[in-house]
Amino acid sequence: MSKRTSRYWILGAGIVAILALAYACQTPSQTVQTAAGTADLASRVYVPIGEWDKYYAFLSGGQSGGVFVYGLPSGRFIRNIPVYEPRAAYGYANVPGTETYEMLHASGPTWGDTHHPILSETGGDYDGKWLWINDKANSRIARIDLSKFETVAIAKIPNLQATHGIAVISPDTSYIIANGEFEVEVPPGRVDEGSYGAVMAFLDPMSLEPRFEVLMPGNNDINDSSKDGRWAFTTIYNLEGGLTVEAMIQREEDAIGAIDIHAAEAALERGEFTMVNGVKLIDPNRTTQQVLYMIPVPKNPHGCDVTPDGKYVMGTGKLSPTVTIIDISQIDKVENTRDAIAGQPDVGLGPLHTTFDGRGNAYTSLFVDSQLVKWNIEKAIAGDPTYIVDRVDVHYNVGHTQATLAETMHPTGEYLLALNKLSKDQYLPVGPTMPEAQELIDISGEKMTVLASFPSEPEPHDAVFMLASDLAPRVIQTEELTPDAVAEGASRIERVGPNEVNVYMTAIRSKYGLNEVRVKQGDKVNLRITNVETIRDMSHGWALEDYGINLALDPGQTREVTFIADKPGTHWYYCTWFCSALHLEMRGRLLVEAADG
Ligand code: RUQ
Ligand code: CUA
Ligand code: CA
Repeated sequence: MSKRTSRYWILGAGIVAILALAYACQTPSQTVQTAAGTADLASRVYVPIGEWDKYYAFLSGGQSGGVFVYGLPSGRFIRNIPVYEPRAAYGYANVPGTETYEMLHASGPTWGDTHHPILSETGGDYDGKWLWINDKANSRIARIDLSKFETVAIAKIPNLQATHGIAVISPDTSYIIANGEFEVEVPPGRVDEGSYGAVMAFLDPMSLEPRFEVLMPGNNDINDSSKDGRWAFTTIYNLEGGLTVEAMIQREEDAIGAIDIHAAEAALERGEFTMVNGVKLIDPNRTTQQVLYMIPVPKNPHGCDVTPDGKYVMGTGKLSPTVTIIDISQIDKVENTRDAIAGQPDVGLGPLHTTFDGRGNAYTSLFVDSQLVKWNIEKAIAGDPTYIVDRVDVHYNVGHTQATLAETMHPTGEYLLALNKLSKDQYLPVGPTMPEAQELIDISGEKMTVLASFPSEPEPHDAVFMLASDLAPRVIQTEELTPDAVAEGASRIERVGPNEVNVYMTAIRSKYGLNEVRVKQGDKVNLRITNVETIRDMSHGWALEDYGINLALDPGQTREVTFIADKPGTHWYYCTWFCSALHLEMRGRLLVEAADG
């Protein structure tokens, strides 16, 4: 949610206040800041120079269109992974004729709105291979290769608008599911019946093509999967089918939709689908075996989270102060899906997301209360009034919250990140719009301890974490030379036509294989350049004055660009990564002879 929706929250808060009459507010735990206490907190997030953080944190970049990588517990910013917004610094040049340009432009515009990073799993745990991230604004999904932190595939998903929730189907990443949050006419023509629908897409994790889609009532918001590959879940907040805010909050209950993946696959085999825009679309009302189960959840639920043991899926209430705990094993057993609800504890105002420590506790973010609440799952189910364990204040209006490795079957229960929607007075003012605020909370003890905060660019929605010990060894140090690499000593210029030139060039400290490249005005120039360095972090760049080209080259990497030499005269090319004491001297000239001689 963006800040622009905050007026809806005032409305929502009013409804919550009414719904919450019976809700007994608990006193937040008091944080007394003393100098000694502050020093203790600081030491718990301090990582000495030269040492690594224990965790990688992948934060979605929101409307910045990429992924931010931070280290935890230090909160040190490590890098940006450009996804829908190109960044020349990482070789993601927005220049026609480059591979990255073709990948991005084939799918849509050069900006995006990323919300939910998800990680590939094998056996229910992260395998460190891939990260996927949605683009809500342009209905896309992208895959990032974690061996080099680079975007390698982007696809537009047919038949839906606003790809919002995405999730890996556990335990072995059999599908990536992607939700349509905004209702559209699916199949085409439903608009005339006055009713819009949404679909959940089941994508091939590698090609990102839909293997099938399921037509959903209402809309889809956030999703998750069971731990046995059988169920895909989504929260639905607009069962009303409303087209205005007022219309979307009419009912006291919306739902969690549970798709039985095995039943859907069987329906496909029986041919119970229609082709819509080249995708097999299952209408759950027309299958011989039940594919979709709807479990009632009050009111405009948002978060959809499965416990690490795979027993429960939780719908987090948003306009209801509750979390609805659904017993996954009962969904297809009970006559009335309401009977699959195991518990519905009150947790506080504006609950949005729930995460877990693997020790039987849940942590729910409270947007309206600006708090994180820790509660015991089995106590809440048993009706034990002492299920609330602790509360802490966060600054301010927390949206997502995620505990370390909480999406896997083996959470570490060590830290939790509160992704706050507003930072207000927390950092040096930088204009009317303030940085986003993340707060790191130690959850290893009975009580939570808010350790520190760190800002980011707009606007992380969600985060996932990996243990550095699991991922760092998988990250490559240099690129492997591809067969088309330009070898040391093989730099050359080849005229291949009256108006076309191939240029082959190497880069190594501190020179290019060619000091000058002479072409004629109007020539089409196909440049292939290889960084022939063989040690890590020895990157070079190739930026060309006046031509808007900047190629960044990892050690071992080859990139290509094609451009028309339409501007006569001298144009220097130079290295953009500071690579040696003679970095500034690492440059050469493109000499373009004027067409008129
Ligand atoms: S949303 S604040 Cu895009 Cu994940 Cu919940
Ligand atoms: Cu190469 Cu600077
Ligand atoms: Ca609703």
